[in-house]
Amino acid sequence: MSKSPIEKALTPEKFENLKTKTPPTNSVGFGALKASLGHANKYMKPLDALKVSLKMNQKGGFDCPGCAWPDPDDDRSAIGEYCENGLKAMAEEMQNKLINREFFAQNAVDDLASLSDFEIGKSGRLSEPMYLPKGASHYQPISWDDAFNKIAEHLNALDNPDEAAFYTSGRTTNEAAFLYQLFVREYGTSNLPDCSNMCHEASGSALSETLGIGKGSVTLDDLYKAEVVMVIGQNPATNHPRMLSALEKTKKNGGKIIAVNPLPEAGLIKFTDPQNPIKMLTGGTKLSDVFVPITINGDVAFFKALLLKLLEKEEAQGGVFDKAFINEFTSGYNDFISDLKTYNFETCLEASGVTFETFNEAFDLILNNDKIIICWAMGLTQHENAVDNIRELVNLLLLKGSIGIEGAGTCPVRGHSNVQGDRTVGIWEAAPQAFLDKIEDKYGFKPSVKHGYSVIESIKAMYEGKVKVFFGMGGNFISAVPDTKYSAQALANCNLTVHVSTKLNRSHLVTGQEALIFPCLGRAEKDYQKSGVQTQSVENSMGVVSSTKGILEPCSDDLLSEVAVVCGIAHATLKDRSKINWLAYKDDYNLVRDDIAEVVSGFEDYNKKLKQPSGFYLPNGARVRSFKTKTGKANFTSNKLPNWKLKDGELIMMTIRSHDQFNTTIYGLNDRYRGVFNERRIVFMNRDDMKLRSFDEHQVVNIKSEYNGVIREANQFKVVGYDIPKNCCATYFPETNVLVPLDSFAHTAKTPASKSVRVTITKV
Ligand SMILES: Nc1nc2c(c(=O)[nH]1)N[C@H]1C(S)=C(S)[C@@H](COP(=O)(O)OP(=O)(O)OC[C@H]3O[C@@H](n4cnc5c(=O)[nH]c(N)nc54)[C@H](O)[C@@H]3O)O[C@H]1N2
Ligand SMILES: Nc1nc2c(c(=O)[nH]1)N[C@H]1C(S)=C(S)[C@@H](COP(=O)(O)OP(=O)(O)OC[C@H]3O[C@@H](n4cnc5c(=O)[nH]c(N)nc54)[C@H](O)[C@@H]3O)O[C@H]1N2
Ligand code: SF4
Ligand SMILES: [Mo]
Repeated sequence: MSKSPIEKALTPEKFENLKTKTPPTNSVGFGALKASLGHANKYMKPLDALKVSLKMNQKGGFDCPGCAWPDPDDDRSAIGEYCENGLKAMAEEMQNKLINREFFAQNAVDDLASLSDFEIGKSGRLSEPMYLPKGASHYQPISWDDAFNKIAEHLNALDNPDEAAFYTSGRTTNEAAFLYQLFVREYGTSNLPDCSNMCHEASGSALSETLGIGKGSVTLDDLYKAEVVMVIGQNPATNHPRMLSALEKTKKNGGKIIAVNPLPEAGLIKFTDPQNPIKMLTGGTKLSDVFVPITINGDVAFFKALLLKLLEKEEAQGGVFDKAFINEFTSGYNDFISDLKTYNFETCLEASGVTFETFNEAFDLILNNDKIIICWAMGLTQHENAVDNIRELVNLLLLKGSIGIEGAGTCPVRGHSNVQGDRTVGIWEAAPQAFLDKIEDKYGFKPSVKHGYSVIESIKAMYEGKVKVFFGMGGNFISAVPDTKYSAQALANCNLTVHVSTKLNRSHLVTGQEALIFPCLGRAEKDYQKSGVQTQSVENSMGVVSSTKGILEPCSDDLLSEVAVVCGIAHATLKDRSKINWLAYKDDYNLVRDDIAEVVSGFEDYNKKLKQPSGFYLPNGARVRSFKTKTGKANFTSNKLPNWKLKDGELIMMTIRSHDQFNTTIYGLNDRYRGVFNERRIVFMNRDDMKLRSFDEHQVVNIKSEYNGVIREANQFKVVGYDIPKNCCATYFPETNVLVPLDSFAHTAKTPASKSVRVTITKV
């Protein structure tokens, strides 16, 4: 009997061979270099590994397909401007094994679904378009033209364009993303869910409301010049490794670092720059001056405690708040202060789980400095009150006047290499009217002004039969989204699911009645078109747009670029209905950039500016104290303490990344910096919580979450005793996404609350 969509969506419940060691405090150094080069040489052609390591993140080279951390504007290391995980991302993308029609003929979809995510990823690069007909057990080859026509048929058969949803992951370049959203809008819908909905959406919501721009305000140079950098809810050693080189510079210039995290993450404590041979021998820099082991979701409480103490000092001695800044540039100060006064310091401190002593160390640094930068990632954005987390940190910066001056400001650290750029050029289910008006002016059609579906809304709509065609531009939707079982059924309810991908993943296996796989070029590959090898562009986490151009030969002749895929689909679907000459764009991407220059503000003279070796900065109001909010000022906000309570025996669980994965792509089975080897089905627990339940080390357990009366289960995990606050636990994403309720998401932003899942854990 064939497998159900749910069976195919779940990661197999099999154990590898767990080994644990005491976690190191130091990150990078020899271990990292060895790991990355080993990985690259194992999976890539040897010469390719060398070529990419010399060109990655260099001016005129190609942009690392890993995270969105910026490259230095000026000096770049000649040895290579990349990190261990950047090279792993590259090796994964350019692996020398190919998947073709023989592979799919030999392996039924059901059989592939029995593999672990690690095994699926290691099958190789996709090399030709494939089609899964209704009722078939195996994918079969299809020509590009037939595949385009197949999508066109499905899209044109829908009663309403809103019956299709078009997802984007964050690797898509500006050129491809702009054309993609343009096609979706001309087709007639705003259903553009993206990975950002699950990632920094809460940051975007909170920052737009308070500071008038949904992006961070600082540059790398600010980071070097800060007096205090708070790194909160973020694990840079794994997820943004080169950020540690920047923090090392901050320290060298006399800056202090506060790390706020339930886990004592390795790189936050100590770091050795692999590009610095002397440091590698002498043992690295101690990074954090204060480590604050906060309880999961204790952040609003922690910020409130800081705010209350600052207020107390201001009232006692004055000179703590930047009154001149507050008067001239902000709105809502009095309401904010009256609301703050309704809270009690001790209650807040207790709710944060932080001791008075540690709190005071952090507080002194905040009190005595003004050039403060706050950096954050998923530890703040994936909670029901995620927007409050970020609004509260903005309150702190506003009180101190720590915004729009050198060395101070907001730094949401973005995930995928171009997730920020995708949003800038229009991948947004709730795009501003001004942007839609520009599209109408330029192209002469009226885009739908109705807000489209975000990720969570798309899943519901598919489940309920309101969306019948799902299209994924990159990404691995089924493994990335919450509530795996419900979401699998949602996808299975579709008529057609389509994925543009570099590599095979679980989303190709949990399909609608019919499915298509479109294999595309990766970042490092040359994109040959009529006018020559194309250059594309991306925007990093600090708003710098720069060029990226592949250097390796494509791994197969049958790959198309994402731009060419969009043009092909748009042409086949819209035909004479279109006001746009779709096929012209793919011959010369300069034409796409000319259009972006007209439609998206900040991109004037795009083609010219892109030729500057380090790219160019987009305008950023918050950086210069020009706050484009509804009030015309930076807004203080009042935020409540979260009021959830754990039931007896419950723990709060965060789903996090190991050191050997990029989201749903599993590079390997180790989490070296946390001392875990050869296993991913683990749950990190406080040793007192283990004792209470009579759990041994490596105890085999099942995990249950209960939300609004619905129980979700994930079985077969091993317990690892860890330095994590009591009542908290941690597991890896995506193995436990099945436990994350679809209805538990950030207010306003709808980011799934995958860092605060209430669970019970029992022995098997
Ligand atoms: N190598 C690698 N790089 C990546 C990725 C990857 O998977 N692998 N993913 C990319 C993407 S898309 C993203 S979004 C980023 C993600 O980058 P991160 O946000 O660093 O990734 P997570 O593993 O989700 O880690 C969240 C951190 O927040 C902490 N945390 C969890 N809950 C709380 C909380 O309630 N309060 C506080 N203060 N801390 C908390 C966790 O202990 C952990 O250290 O990385 C990007 N870069
Ligand atoms: N429980 C839990 N769930 C989470 C998170 C969490 O912390 N906890 N984090 C969330 C976050 S922050 C994010 S960003 C999402 C990530 O969600 P996604 O972006 O959907 O997932 P990825 O794993 O990054 O996607 C990997 C796939 O992208 C394809 N790919 C890689 N490079 C390219 C390319 O250049 N072009 C194309 N077309 N395809 C490419 C490959 O086929 C690969 O299999 O997951 C979210 N889900
Ligand atoms: S820090 Fe991020 S962008 Fe830079 S090399 Fe590493 S993975 Fe790539
Ligand atoms: Mo992300």
